[in-house]
Amino acid sequence: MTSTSALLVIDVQNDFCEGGALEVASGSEVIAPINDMMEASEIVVLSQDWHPDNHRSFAQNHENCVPYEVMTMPYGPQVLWPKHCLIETKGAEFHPNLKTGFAQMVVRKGFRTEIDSYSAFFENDKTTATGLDGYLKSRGVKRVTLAGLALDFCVFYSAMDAQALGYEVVVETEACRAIDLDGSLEAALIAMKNAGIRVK
Ligand code: VGL
Ligand code: ZN
Repeated sequence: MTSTSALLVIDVQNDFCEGGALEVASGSEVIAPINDMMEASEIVVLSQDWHPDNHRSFAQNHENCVPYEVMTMPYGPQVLWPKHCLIETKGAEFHPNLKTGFAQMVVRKGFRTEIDSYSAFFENDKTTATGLDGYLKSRGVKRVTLAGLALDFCVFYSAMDAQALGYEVVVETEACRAIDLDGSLEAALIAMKNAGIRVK
């Protein structure tokens, strides 16, 4: 018998697609393959980046800071982003072409003002859990496939946490697009392969 697997669709939201506040180049190209993958998956989970306006990861909330610079936070280095995925805004909504009806669970992350959350499992302090691990374990999931945005940030951190939590992990790169800040894409691909993640 094959083990139970889940598809984790990471942050396919308006702000990460073309014209969004933190646009990922060609971001919406992930939607068609993800819709097909969702239709064929037993368990589908969507993650949704979900920030209050005063979130500490936003460059505008720090004096004399610009987007994409790195700041040291109590939990470590943090890239400062343009404001994105604000709670209850259009930018935070899933892209209208994403077939969200396939999802059985939606996990929101990044809603605590002081901590950013790239991973769908743990916030950037690496200890505050989102609850996704408990959900997957209680459904008997052994294997996770990841797709979505952005490959070198939220998909990457989610995949690394999934691997560390003991899941068998596959990343479908054709159904991902990257931000690629200072070589972050190459670094992410190398780190995932070194960790034993299957990067397809
Ligand atoms: C993401 C930066 C900030 C992502 C979310 O979904 O990859 N990146 N917030
Ligand atoms: Zn974010």
